[in-house]
Parts: sequence; structure tokens; C-alpha cells
Amino acid sequence: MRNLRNIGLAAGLALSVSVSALSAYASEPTVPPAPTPFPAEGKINYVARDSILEFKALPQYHEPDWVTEKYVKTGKLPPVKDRLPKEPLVFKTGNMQDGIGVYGDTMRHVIGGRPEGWNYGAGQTQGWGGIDIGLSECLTRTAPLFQVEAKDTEPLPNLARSWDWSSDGHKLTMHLVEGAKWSDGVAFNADDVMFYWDDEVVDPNVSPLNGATQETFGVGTTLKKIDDYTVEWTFKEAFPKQYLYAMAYGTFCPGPAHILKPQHPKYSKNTYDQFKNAFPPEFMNMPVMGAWVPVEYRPDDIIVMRRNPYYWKVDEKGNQLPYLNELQYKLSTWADRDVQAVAGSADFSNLEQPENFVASLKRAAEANAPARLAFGPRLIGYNLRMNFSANGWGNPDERGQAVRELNRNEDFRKAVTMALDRKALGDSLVKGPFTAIYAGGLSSGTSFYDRDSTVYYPFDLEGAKAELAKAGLKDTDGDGFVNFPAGTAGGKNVEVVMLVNNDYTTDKSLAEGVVAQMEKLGIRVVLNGLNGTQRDASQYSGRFDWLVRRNDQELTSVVQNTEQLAPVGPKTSWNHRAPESGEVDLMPFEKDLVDIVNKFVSSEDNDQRASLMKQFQKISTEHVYNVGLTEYPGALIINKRFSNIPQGTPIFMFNWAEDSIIRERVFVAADKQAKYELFPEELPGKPGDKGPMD
Ligand code: BQZ
Ligand code: CA
Repeated sequence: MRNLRNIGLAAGLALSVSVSALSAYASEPTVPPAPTPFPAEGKINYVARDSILEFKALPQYHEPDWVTEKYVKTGKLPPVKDRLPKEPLVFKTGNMQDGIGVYGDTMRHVIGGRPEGWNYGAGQTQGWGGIDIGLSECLTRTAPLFQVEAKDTEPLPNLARSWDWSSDGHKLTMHLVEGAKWSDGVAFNADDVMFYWDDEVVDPNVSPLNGATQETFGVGTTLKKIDDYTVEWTFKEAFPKQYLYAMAYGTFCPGPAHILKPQHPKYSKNTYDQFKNAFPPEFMNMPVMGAWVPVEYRPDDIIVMRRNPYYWKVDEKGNQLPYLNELQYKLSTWADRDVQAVAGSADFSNLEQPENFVASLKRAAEANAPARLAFGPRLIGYNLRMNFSANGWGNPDERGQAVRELNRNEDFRKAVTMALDRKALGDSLVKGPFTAIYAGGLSSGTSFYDRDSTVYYPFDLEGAKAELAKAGLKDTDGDGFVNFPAGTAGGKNVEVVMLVNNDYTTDKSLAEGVVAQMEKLGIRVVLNGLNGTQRDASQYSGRFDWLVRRNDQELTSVVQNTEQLAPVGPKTSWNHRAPESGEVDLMPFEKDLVDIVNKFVSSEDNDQRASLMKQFQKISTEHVYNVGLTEYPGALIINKRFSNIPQGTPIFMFNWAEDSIIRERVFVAADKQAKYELFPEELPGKPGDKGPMD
């Protein structure tokens, strides 16, 4: 065993990897190499949390002139002040980089997903890429917090305008915005919140799109209505302030109960499937609380959204938001989004596929480039995740079951991680300073990351083969692939089916790289490439042995989607869930991870939280809870005509940039407005009607 000092581990080793384990490898576990510094462009102007917005009544309100002329004066709509809450959400001018905006123009998005329908609460995607983000308004809001110092912040008020903790910290009373209306004019109130909670989150037959379950808000948590504008949470832990993050986008964005409830099996003859599919993509003008409403859907072509005349947010001059009259979502591919954004035929992209970095940088550097491109911190990462369920999640066949048992064998996991040449994987995506070796666990770009708490098993093919042998796998028929032991899955070659999202070049490139490198180790990996929607369905139901997946918020912010860090509930982890009936069969180290996450959630002490995340990082990387592949920075590409784009907005942190730039405050100066609107001076129609209001 080489002397510890020789492998550069600092004295007073932060890792407590047992010495005996060290002697087992040709190369010792160590900390990941320091990533090449990558200067995030566009410094973030940090602000105080309460400098962004407030709720208050203003002396007067305004709307686009054409709304007054065409809709109010003709009696089709009430005056704007009657369409707003008593005290609307007011965005403070001081936090608006270019100040008060003007009405007009549109933002043209391109997306790679496709809409299944409008029933987000029952698990239907609208195609991602900012559509669901723009439709959804949630109890709290976290994406704009990228500009607030992490240590002293908490989620922003949104549909919940304020909240109070009981003295013992087990109850949280939430006060909802009063007098806000859905885009069809129907009042928003606690019944919407309770329908989402009782009939979509708690109802075991319904899975909301971003996977909220009761345990997302704490095991045993309950919620009840106090009055039309007050709900009360009850938690087992005291002061679990962490859950205010779970009440933001993805996990607590109520739908219109007046439209959904009549279709729900508890209140109709519908099956759960009929409920989920009750609002197909063709169902236009689905009532939303968001700033824009779907008025046009042309399959494989475009979705067009028009401004919501009842939107409940204003600027400090009383101008009802949004400034932009329209949003467009061209139905194309994720790679095309980058191309169109830099070319100027679209307006926005999260540059997240390294294969497009060089071409996008070149185009954006040209003098007449229509779009700005700015890189942020290294927060885009990929993990290979192994299905740890050996008790039936996903109903595996004999071979699948045998692979899951191997996944639960730490020697097997170490063999896999040591056989990965992560430098080669990163270089296969893009050369240059972008990609970094990523051991797994928390992203290096998050404030909770601690490199000295990260156990990295360096690339070492011989050492990996030794681990594979320790796991009891040998190539008994000499064809280069190890076999199951005799009597297991017929003693055939170990064959692993790896699920991958075919919608992204990057996901496919990494998956193909893993297949090639596993072949050198002697493990046969077969790709199961599906589109995003099918991939999500297979993954949520546990129908995978391994999974290559881009990181989500729990690894890039830790405080968002925290429950996804470990199997704290039956359906919270990406790669380890309970079968239909039964518990999650936790391994000992997973029990430690669950305890750490539960302690983190109910701790208010920032130092304790930081140290809990160091423990999480050490245990999860030492035991290879997930196998890191690579990580790199993303870049925001946005057309130069837009104003109020906060400088330094990261494409992904608490949420994606579609949320973080606060699109309802974005505007185009009058002299830069283009004639891109497809439905100029039109407003949404009635729920289910075709197209805009006639
Ligand atoms: C951003 C995002 C906005 C989902 C989705 C998509 C789904 C996943 C993930 C990203 C897309 C874009 O990501 O890639 O840049 O615009 O939509 O929601 O990958 O397949 O299930 O988690 O966010
Ligand atoms: Ca063999």
C-alpha cells in the first residue's frame, strides 16, 4: 500500500475510508482532481431576498391599450382592477435590471419534448422547455433565489403570500393570495390547494409530473383547509423549513380544481387513466395561474400561448404583467433549440449539450450575432444510476433480478466506477476546459460541495477487474464477458440493460461511452434508448437495470428536491423505490443517507446543514450510491432584444432559467419590438374552446 502522503491526500484526512480497504486496490480511493477553473461569465448581483417582490395594493392599474379597447369597452372582460387581487404580487423596480417595461412582442422557445396533455397534476408532460414552468404557479418560488446569498434565504412567497410557524414548529399556517383568479376568471382559493394535495399528491393512484408524494413534504405530513385563503401544514419534525422549497415549482403547483375535480375518479365514473388523459393537447385554453394560456397547438409544429388577462402580478406602476403578449414553443429537438437561438430564429436556449458548445460560441462571437451567450458554473452533470431494488420494483425477470442483486454488491459497484475513464468520457463530448471528472454525489457548482468529502475511485481497469472477481464474476465461457455464477440466470453472460433518454445527443454519447468502457471491463451493457416521456415512464416504474440521467435540482442546489437525494420515502429516490406493495429494501449505507437527509431537512443551523452534506457526500461517494460520469457548465443563450434578463442567471440551479429569468417581467423596448406575434391583440378563450377568444 503506498504511503497516504504519496497520493496527495491532505494530512488529517477528511475521508475515513478504512485503511484495510485501501490495501485492496491497485489505486487508492482519493479526492477528485481539482476541476479546471471555469470562470462563470456575467457576475451575479447578489440582492436581499425581500428586494425582489411584495404584495400590496396600488392606487391604479394598467393593461395594454388593445385589451381595454377590444375587450373591456366591449364588455367581454371586467376592468383590469377587478381582474386583480386586492393586493397583487408587485415586482420591485430595484430588482429589475432594466426597470419598468413596455407591452408587446413574444418570446420564441424551441423544445425537444412533446405535449401529452394539460394534466400536469396527474403526471402529463407538456413537452418541458419552459411550457409547464410558464403555466404553473406554485405556493412558493425558488428559481430567482440564485441571486440571493444561500446562507440566509428561504423561498419567495408566490401563491402563498405569507406563512407563520407555530411556537413548537410542528404547524405552518399559510396565507394564500386573496382575490386572484384563474385565466378563465374563476377564483383561485384553498380548494385548488386541497384538491392538488388530497387527490393528486396523497392519492396513491395519481403521480404529479415532477413526482411529488406525501413524503416529499415529510413522512406523516398533513395539510388541511382553514378557510378560503388559509391552509395549515402539520409536520412530524419541528421547524422543517426545508419543505418550503418543496412547495415551489415542480412539487406544489395546484391545477384548476373546478376543471379537474369533475374528471377525478373520486367524483366521477372515470378511471384514473381517463382522468390523466381528460385534457389532451388539443384541449385549448386550459385555465392556468401562469402568465400565458395555451391557445394553439399544431402537432410537431408549435404551441402558442397568449397573455392571461387575469394574471395576478404587476410592476410598481400598476402595469398588469406579463409585458410579453405571447410565448411560442416550436416543437423540434433540444439540439435545434441551440441552433435556432444563436441563429436568431428563436429567442432562448439553455446550452446544455457540449456537442453544441463550439459552434454556438463561434456564432455568438460574431459581430452581428442576434443572441447573447453567457456560461455559468459547472452545474450540469450526469450520473449512471443502478436500480437497487431487490424486492420487486419494476417486476424484473430472472436476469434483471440477478443484475439488481449485483447492483447491491459494493465490489461490483466499485468495479464499475473504477473501470470508467471519466476524462475520456468528457473529452468525447467536447475538448477544452469545460468538462470535469465527476465522482458522483453533489455537483461541484453547489455551495454545499466539499471536494475533501468526496471519495473518488480513480480509473484503474486492472483494479476494476480485481473487484469484479471479488464480486464472484468470471468469464466462464471465455468470450470476454463475465458470466453469472452457475445456477444464476443460467450462468449466462451478465447483461445489463441501461435506460437512456434518446432526446439528447449528450445522453446518447455518454451512454455509448459507458457501453464501450464496460466492454473492456467485461460487462455487456445493452442500451434501451427511449424518448423523454417514455424514459420517464420506464424510470418511474423501475423498469431499468441501470440508468444514465442528467442531474436534477437535489444535486445542483441540495435544498430543492432534497427528498430525491436518498430513499427517504417509498417513491423519492431516482434509483431505489418500493415495489407496489412493500418497503424500500434499504442497504445499511442507504439508511445512513436517509438519516442524514432527514436531519438536514429539520435543521435550521447552517453549519450543521453544511456538515451533514459533507457526511452525505462522503457516504454516498464511498459506497457509490450513484456513479458520476462528467460535469460541465451550461450557458444561457438569449436574444439581444430582451430586457430585464438578470445578469449571470445560471441555466440550472433551484430550477431552469425559464423560471429564474422571471419571464413575466421580461420586455422588449418599443424600438426593438419585432412583429413575431402570431395572434396579435388576441386573448385566450373559454376552457376547451378552439384558439383565442373570438
Ligand atoms: C429545460 C427544461 C425545462 C426533465 C427536461 C427534460 C425532461 C426531464 C428536464 C432543459 C428540458 C431542457 O429538461 O433540457 O434545458 O429547458 O426542459 O423544464 O430533459 O426529459 O424529465 O427533468 O427538466
Ligand atoms: Ca462470458
